[in-house]
Amino acid sequence: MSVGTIQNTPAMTTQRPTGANQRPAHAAPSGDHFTPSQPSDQTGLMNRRSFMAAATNGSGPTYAGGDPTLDHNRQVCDPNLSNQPLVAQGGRWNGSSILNAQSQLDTVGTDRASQESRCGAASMVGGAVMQGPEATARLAERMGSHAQNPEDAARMNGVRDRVLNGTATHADLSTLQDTMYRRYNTNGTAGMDAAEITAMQRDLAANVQFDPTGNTHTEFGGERAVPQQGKVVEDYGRTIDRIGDLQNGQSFTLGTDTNNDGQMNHWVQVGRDQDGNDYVYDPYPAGNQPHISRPDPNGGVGPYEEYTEARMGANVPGHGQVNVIGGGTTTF
Ligand SMILES: [Ca+2]
Ligand SMILES: [Ca+2]
Repeated sequence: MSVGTIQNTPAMTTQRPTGANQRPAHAAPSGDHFTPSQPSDQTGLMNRRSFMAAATNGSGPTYAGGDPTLDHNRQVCDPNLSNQPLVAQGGRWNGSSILNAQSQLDTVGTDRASQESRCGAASMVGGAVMQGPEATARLAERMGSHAQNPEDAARMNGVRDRVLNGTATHADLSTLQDTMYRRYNTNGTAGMDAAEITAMQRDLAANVQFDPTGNTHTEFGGERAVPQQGKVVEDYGRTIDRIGDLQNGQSFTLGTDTNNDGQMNHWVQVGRDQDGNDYVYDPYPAGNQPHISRPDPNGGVGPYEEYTEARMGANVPGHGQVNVIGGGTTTF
C-alpha cells in the first residue's frame, strides 16, 4: 500500500483538527435505533444464546459459533431477518434502519468466503441504501448490466424491481453484495483492494470523483498522498475536510485496521445521508455497536470518531495513523 509515500513527512499533531469539536450537535435520527425481530429480553438486543442455537440448528450461519471475532448480541446477525422486507408495509424507506439490520453476513446461502470478504462491496451497497431506494435500484440495475452471466443479470433486475416496488428483503441486499463481490474481486486475492474498489465504482456509481494524483498539504488538515487514481492515503484532518465537502447522498469507502496490526484489512462507508446527517456504515457486526455510527453530539470520541479520525487507520512508521480511501466520492 502507498502509505509509505508520506512516510518521511513531519509527524502530524495528534490533536483533533480545528472545528472537530464544533460539529453540529444533532441527536441521532430516530431510525438509528432498531427493534429486533424477536426481542428476547428487555434490552432490545438479540439474545446471544438464541442466536447460537439458531446457528447450530441450521437456521443461522453455521460458522457463527466458531468465530471469536463476532459478537452476535445485536440484531445485525438476526437469522430471522433475511426474508424480512426492507420497508414495512406502507412505510418510508429509512437507510440507517435498514443497514442496522444488514451486515455483510447473511443466511440466504451465499458462499461463506464471499460473506467474510465482501466488506468493500457491502460498504458500497450501504452508500446506495443511505442515498435512497432509487439509488439502490440504480446500483442493482447497473450491476445487472455488468453481470458475469444472464442468471446474475436477471437476479439483479429482480432486486431492482423489488426495491422500487417496496417488496425487497434483506436477502436481496445480500445477493447484491455477493454479486458485486464476485464480479469485482478480480485479482485472485480474497477481499477487495483499492484498485478493485475503483473498478467497481467506475461501473456501478452514477458519479465518482477521484482526488488528483500527487502529494498535497494543508495547514490544518495534514498530508495527503495519491500515488494513483483511486488510491489515497491521508491524515485524518484531510478526511474531516473531505466529509465536510460531501453533498447529501454522497459517500466514500474508508479502509480500517480492525485487528491492530497497523495494516488496513476492512472497508467501511462514510457519507452524508439524504437528510444531511453524516454517518459511518460498518458492514461487519461489531460488539454492542449498531452498523450505523453518527458523530458524537458532544464532541467526544465514539464509534464514528474511531473510524473517521484514523484511530483504526493504517500505521505509517514514524508518522502515525492515517486513513486509506478506496476510490473516490460516489453517488448512485
Ligand atoms: Ca481481491
Ligand atoms: Ca489489520
